[in-house]
Amino acid sequence: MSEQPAATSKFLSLVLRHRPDAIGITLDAEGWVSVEVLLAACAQHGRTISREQLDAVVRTNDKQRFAFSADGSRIRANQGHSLPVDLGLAPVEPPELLYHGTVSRFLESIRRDGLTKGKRHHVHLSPDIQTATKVGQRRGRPVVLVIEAGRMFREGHTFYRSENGVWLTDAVPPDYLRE
Ligand code: HQG
Repeated sequence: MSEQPAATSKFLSLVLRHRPDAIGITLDAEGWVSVEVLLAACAQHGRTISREQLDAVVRTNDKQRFAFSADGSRIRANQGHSLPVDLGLAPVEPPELLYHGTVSRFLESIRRDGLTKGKRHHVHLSPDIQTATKVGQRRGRPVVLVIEAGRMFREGHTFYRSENGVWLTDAVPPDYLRE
């Protein structure tokens, strides 16, 4: 049976962000791997994906999770890695407000410690309430927190924006959070 795009996206997220070793590949320092090497390794591990299917997933992915290199020979995940990967993102000034979707069971800890990055490289923030709501919904009834990103920036915090529009920062101290 051929791969469904959503299943392919999920599998690629696993190998390009967290577990390249699961199919015996390695990512370079910037997170890239050769498309040829990737597809051969996928096939060897029972996940045959054609170049056309891969192109379609990269092009139509709902969150633009993946990108090809300029010459199309390599691929990487745009964000969300747990492996040490340098995406080469340049610091940028954020909008005045950003949003974070979470669930109520984390609130006590978030009020105390602020937003922390956990296993990821950064805390992930959304540009709008709708996106943050979807992020929170992955875990239950969503709670959207408002982050005073402009004030954080003026007070020395660094922000990045991934290729697919996710805002990233190291940590959000409780003082910048509004519920
Ligand atoms: C919570 C998906 C307790 C935080 C999404 C979140 C996003 C705390 C969870 C992207 C905490 C971490 C990232 C603290 C934060 N105490 N809980 N101090 N600080 N948390 O998955 O932001 O589909 O690592 O609220 O759409 O949920 O992968 O981060 O609930 O864009 O492309 O700890 O992942 O995108 O969870 O999601 P995650 P996230 P992809």
